Amino acid sequence: MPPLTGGPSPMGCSYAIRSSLRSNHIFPTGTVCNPGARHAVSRSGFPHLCPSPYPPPGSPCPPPAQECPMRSDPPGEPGVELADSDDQRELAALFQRGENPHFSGINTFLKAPHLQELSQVGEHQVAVVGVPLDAGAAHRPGPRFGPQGMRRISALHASHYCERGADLLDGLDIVDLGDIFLAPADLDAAFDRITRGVAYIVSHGVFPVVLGGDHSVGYPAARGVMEAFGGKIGVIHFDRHLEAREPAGDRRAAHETHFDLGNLVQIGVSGWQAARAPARDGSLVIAVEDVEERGLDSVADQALEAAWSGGARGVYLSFDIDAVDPGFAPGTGWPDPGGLYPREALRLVRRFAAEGLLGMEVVEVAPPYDSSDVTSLLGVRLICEVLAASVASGHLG
Ligand SMILES: [Mn+2]
Repeated sequence: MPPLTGGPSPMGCSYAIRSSLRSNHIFPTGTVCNPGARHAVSRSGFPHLCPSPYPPPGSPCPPPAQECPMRSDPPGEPGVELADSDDQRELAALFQRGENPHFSGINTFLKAPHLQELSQVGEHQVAVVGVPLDAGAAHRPGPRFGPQGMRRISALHASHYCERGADLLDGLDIVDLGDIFLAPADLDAAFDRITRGVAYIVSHGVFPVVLGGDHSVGYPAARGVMEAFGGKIGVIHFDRHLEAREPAGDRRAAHETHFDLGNLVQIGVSGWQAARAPARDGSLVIAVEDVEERGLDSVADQALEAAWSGGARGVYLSFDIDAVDPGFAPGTGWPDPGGLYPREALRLVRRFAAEGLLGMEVVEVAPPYDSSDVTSLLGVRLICEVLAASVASGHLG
């Protein structure tokens, strides 16, 4: 791909599209937000992000970019532009570094830096962590390969998102922590480690992106968020299946100190596996036909109201990829026709992210059943959509 040099914004403002830190292009000066600029606190206590210099559609042109200082320590691999001698530049240019070509390189999530020194996680803003667990799969196993699948196909993505006017690498400081270590066949130990791992990330004021794993990952991950956050939270949960029901379902989250079922929203439920009408347990269920009949904005408003109700100070997003129709997301453990369309799901998560999220997970991506990586790709796209909406809205949490 040729280097991008500039283009019109949705409002007609003139701005330069910056070459990616991950590319081997020369890093331009004076136009990059400082990802470490934590100059305000959102309503949930998470830091605001340095505002994106790209205007979202319909908004006024942004202030001059130089008000946002240049990132001083690029987190990407040292590239040609960082070499300080001709010899070093020549050597660096011999080996692939950064984003391009997309089919080349070592794939972390979005080719973000792999953070080896875990004690430094608090210096970053978003931490991606894999949870390759499928011992809790209700039907077909396979999501243990979800983190690998999503990381690999995430190499297709460039960091700039035209529609939202956001650049993930310039607007956010993302690192990939690798996977949580999970010993096979010990679900209780796995749950404990998942909770501790996610809690460690959140306790450092960092936004966790959890790559599942089957949906049993959701409970210990949300528990980790709750433990670290220490305040009441809501959970917005996309799924074709009811996950909080009796007797077969998992109600453990309902017993957490910082959560009650009134703050649980389940979107995309329908089909033949479970009876609808779980209203008696107190959670809000939004079926696919509700989305069809009432429209996306109406159900999004209702979901946000429920998730943020009762004094909740933050919301966690759990996305089971089987909420999307298997025509678009076949690589999952329990597909059920009639799910959401990808564009519906993307629009909904954008709304939720714009209000602020404490973290997110994408679960039940099972590459062994996938076709042309489309399910993994959709999982990646959902994450990017949330992060882009966070950059565009200027805050995480
Ligand atoms: Mn499901």
